[in-house]
Amino acid sequence: MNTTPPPQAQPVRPTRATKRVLLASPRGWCAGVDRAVAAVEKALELYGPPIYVRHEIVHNKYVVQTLERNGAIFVEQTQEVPEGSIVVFSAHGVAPIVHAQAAERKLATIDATCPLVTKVHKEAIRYANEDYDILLIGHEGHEEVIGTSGEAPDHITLVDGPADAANVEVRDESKVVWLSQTTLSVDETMETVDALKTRFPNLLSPPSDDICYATQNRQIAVKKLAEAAQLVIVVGSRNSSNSQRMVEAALAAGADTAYLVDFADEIDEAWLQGVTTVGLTSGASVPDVLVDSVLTWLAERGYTDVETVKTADESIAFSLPKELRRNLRTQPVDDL
Ligand code: 2E4
Ligand code: SF4
Repeated sequence: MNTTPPPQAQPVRPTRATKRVLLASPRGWCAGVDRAVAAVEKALELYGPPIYVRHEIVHNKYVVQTLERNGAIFVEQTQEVPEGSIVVFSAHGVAPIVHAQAAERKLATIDATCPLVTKVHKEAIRYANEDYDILLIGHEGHEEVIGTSGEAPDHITLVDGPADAANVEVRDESKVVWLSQTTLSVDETMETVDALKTRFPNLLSPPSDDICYATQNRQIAVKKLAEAAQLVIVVGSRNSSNSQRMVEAALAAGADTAYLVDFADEIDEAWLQGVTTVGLTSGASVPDVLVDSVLTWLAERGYTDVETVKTADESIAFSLPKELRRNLRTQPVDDL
């Protein structure tokens, strides 16, 4: 007698939870953000409120709201800062004119520009001094692009994506270099560079990557999640360029859906319909406490199996802005 059960009668092997979360690593908070937020916190601790911050220190609602509660006042223009106050410049960097305006108002400044943004500023200054036309790939109106362009406005032309390459005009096709915003899509930037190279075969590339390590690592990680997840949730704010790019990268890498949320309560239950694997990550300006609350929200809906997907190690750290190593109340700015 044949005792082998028919295939359909095979017992279903007990599996791990059918609903799972793939958690990206690295994700969230990068070295430049850590430094910038710590600079505002340190200034509040040393000098007490109010501490003015020009532009959102980083593009994250939760970070801004938390610092505001602790006595930071966010403004968009240097002219909004009362004379003689302390002002922190955001991680995205500022144009030289902003430093001049601050000096005119006798402000004590703390420059929290990420050192990797400063590196791009220095490249812009160097190529402008060598009389290159600089094609700055970036998003029009973004704070970082405004700051970098301000270093050499007469030499810099903004190129906002591959389609824009067709419109670029230069003075001398043999002396052109491209630079970029630090938080762009790596893939789209390469498309833009290719489009520019068809027009300017002698186009020079930056001496090292302008798109920073954190942006690149987070895009690689979210693409990995997207290979297995039907839904990808990126925690980050709408005005965060790097966070937005992660949503695009997830969709391009095959996720059925990908959404950007600031907080867990913005997740729509309908997004989970038929989803067994959720990919979860966060932008470079996002503290992990926000990811934790999304994990809790998902666990409450049966997504209790959390697996970390690691694609890189990160150990980079930056020291605090130099201005915080002296007393801004008693030592003038030029004393360093
Ligand atoms: C400065 C440079 O540039 P983005 O909009 O992504 O900034 P965000 O504040 O979200 O991230 C931190 C940061 C700051 C990134 N690059
Ligand atoms: Fe600096 Fe990169 Fe972080 Fe921007 S994303 S603050 S450039 S480390």
